Amino acid sequence: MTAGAVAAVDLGATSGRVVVGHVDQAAGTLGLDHVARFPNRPVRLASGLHWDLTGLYRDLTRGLADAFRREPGVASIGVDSWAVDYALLRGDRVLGEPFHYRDERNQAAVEAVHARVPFEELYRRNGLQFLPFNTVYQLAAERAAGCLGLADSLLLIPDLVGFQLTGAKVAERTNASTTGLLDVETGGWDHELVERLGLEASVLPRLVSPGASLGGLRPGVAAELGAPAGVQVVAVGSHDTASAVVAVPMRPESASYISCGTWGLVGVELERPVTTDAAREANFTNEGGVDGRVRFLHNVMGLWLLSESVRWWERDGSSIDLPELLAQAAAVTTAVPVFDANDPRFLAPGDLPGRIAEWCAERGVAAPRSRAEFARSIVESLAEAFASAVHTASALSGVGVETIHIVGGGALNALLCQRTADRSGLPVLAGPVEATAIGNVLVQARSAGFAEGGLEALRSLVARAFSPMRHDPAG
Ligand code: LRH
Repeated sequence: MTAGAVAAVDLGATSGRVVVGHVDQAAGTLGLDHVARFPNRPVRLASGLHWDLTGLYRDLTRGLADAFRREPGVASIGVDSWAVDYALLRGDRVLGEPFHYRDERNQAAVEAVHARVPFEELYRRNGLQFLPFNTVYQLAAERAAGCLGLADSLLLIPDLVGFQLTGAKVAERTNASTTGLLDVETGGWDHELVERLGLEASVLPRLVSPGASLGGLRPGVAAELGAPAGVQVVAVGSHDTASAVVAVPMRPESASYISCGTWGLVGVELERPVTTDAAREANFTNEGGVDGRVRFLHNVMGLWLLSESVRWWERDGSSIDLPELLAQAAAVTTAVPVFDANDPRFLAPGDLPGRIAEWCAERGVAAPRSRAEFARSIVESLAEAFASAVHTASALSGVGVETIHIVGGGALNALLCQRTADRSGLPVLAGPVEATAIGNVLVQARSAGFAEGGLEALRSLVARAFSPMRHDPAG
């Protein structure tokens, strides 16, 4: 087994990054070189809230050019991003900037979809928890707006980047599983469902699994990036959460994971989906994992609650130091309210502290009085939602959870990790922070022949390279 390098593009809801990963499985080493980081700033247009995907593409290609300058031996590129969002294309032309999943256009569409296919049946077919922004609802909104008929293909965000790099149009399976249009049992497009919803099956590209090559770079792109001949674009677990779960150094038979960034994705890894009535009622999802595994999890609102509150407080031009705010939150000794972090009112951008206060007022509970108390209340509410989702995942799946792994940016939030341990009564192992980029790197490395074996072999590389921070439950 030779050692080698690959480039991972990881697009998150607030920022994107390009990372070069160096993998030497024989030596048991895995190193990350952070090449570029750029903000992801959504833009509100007359039509609604959109992603600035053109800007993101410019920034990520600049990052890739830096990657090739620093490490000319990079063998391949893999792209992951947040789920569910897509672009419509006609030929090579993208029909407008993709909608942001937090845009408010979906409510009427949810009703239209459920009128054609009741949610109980939808869940049996696709195994997905109800989230108003699942692609299936967004497409119904698109259809109602008369835009779907213009398109001859639909590409999810990482697949769109892959298309710009290579010219190949595919749908990577882990991310396609978040559309609501995949059959949870067979893993293929559910053509009957697509037809019943009045959508065009012909816009859905060929499905590919993580590890498949999309091909080489378009000649113009290779020149722009300064990439040597032979560089491939490889499908990874292109749903960021799928890549993150690859890099959780866990034993799936006794562990739960929380991939904690903008969202907190809380669940277990299974071999088979669970689509029971109880799973549906608990709003648990069965998303596709790498190597055919199932990510049985629940979406909790995540660090969005904190970042959007901070953004609200900073709207007067002031600047808040997050570590300082969290230190003040840790020092709060008065009781703070624990609110329902999953309440849909917290989904849209805007005045989150105001909505938290409103939630409290509706229940006659005293609202937080200072920013530090708000931050503490958010942390406590997230920790409670995390703990509860871990126990529900365990009960629904039969996995006897003994350890919780927190990966992603949330692993740096010691207060959140500790309070999750306290509230769940289980030890929390925090890290790696860059799990998504690591999972992206590992799947590419295996495809390039720099690593071999199943997820367990890849995870043992992670375990050797990154030591977790342990948080034991109090008392
Ligand atoms: C996290 C994530 C999550 C999805 C949401 C849209 O970044 O991909 O898994 O539910 O974004």
